[in-house]
Amino acid sequence: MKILSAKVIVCSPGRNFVTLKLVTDQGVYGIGDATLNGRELAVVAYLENHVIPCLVGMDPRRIEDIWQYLYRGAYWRRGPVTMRAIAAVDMALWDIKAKLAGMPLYQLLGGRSRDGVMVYGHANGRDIAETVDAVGQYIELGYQAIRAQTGVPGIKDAYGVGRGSLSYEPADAALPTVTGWDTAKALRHVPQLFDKLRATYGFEHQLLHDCHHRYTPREAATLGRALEPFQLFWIEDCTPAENQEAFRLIRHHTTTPLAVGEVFNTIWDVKDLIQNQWIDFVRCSVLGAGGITHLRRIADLAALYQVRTGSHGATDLSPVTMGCALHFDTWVPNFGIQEYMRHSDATDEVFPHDYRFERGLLYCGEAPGHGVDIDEALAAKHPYQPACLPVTRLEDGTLWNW
Ligand code: GCO
Ligand code: MG
Repeated sequence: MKILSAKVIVCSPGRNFVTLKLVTDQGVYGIGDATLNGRELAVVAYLENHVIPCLVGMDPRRIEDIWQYLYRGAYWRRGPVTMRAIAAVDMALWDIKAKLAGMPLYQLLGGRSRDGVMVYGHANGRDIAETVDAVGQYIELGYQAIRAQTGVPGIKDAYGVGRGSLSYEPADAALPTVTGWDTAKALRHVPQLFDKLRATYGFEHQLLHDCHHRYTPREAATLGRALEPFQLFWIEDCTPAENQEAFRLIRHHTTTPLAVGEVFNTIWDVKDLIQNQWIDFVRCSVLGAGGITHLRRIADLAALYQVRTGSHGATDLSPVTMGCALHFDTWVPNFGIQEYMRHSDATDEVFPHDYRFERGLLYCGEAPGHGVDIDEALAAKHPYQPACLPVTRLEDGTLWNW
């Protein structure tokens, strides 16, 4: 059996997506997601120029060998472009293998560990009152877990604040929008949000908060402590984690659970965080971390240290990633939670899928493969739109972490 052809499909049904389609000589095909928000075309070039020419003629059943070939064979290791290209190939190959086996992907991974997958949605508002309302909307929709973000007085476009709908798209302009940040103001404001949320809705629901790499370790520890009475499910990316050791200080000063991983690509980027039990949740995704083959290694390492998964699942990860993630989550023993920012109707139409939401849980389908396809004719009607992620500056103009 051979890979006959491969193509990269770029489309923008409301936002940009890069999709890989691998076709075999037996007619079975597989689909993978290769989207890198704000840097999409770099992955397109990597796939078209450096990956696809090698893939054609290979045996698609050799998933592990192809993964090693693309990772070790590049000589240059890690990085978001390489690892997303590998992820796209890996997702498509697992899709093909599961279709050949006539099984839904989770069966190949080891079978079902749970009935459904708890997901969290994104509630946001320009101020605390708006966020409290938005959380109420999610509760009405049946969500059991909700991430809450709010505007902060005196900060221009604080992270996570949408523009009036349930979801938001941060990649909003052809050149980066400049947003603001002020740690002292946020440290005073964020605990007030969670105080209000618990006073309004009680403690039944899981609440989460994304710090988006904004605080220093000491500031993150201060925030974690201030949030302890409100019993969050986690605070996410509370400080940049290139230096994994930074989490030692935070961990020793707060019992608020910590989550890290969406910007990282390999097991090496989270190894110290996991092995020192400095985090509670590892948030690497199928797309970000080299596909199912590599994410499984990360999850297995995490399981040894009682660290659970919490896959990144923003709208810039296409329904193809969501489909793979749900099969993965249905199997993985140390599952924590899955992020689920709903895609737009336009996106859902381009990517027909069989997963479904019910009472706060997502359920993967039973169709052979990962259960997500691409309608190429429809995709062609939504051409690529250049869109960058914002940058952040402090009040004095200093560039900060967006
Ligand atoms: C999240 C993320 C996203 C990212 C986005 C960048 O937790 O969902 O932080 O909102 O900002 O994926 O492309
Ligand atoms: Mg995040």
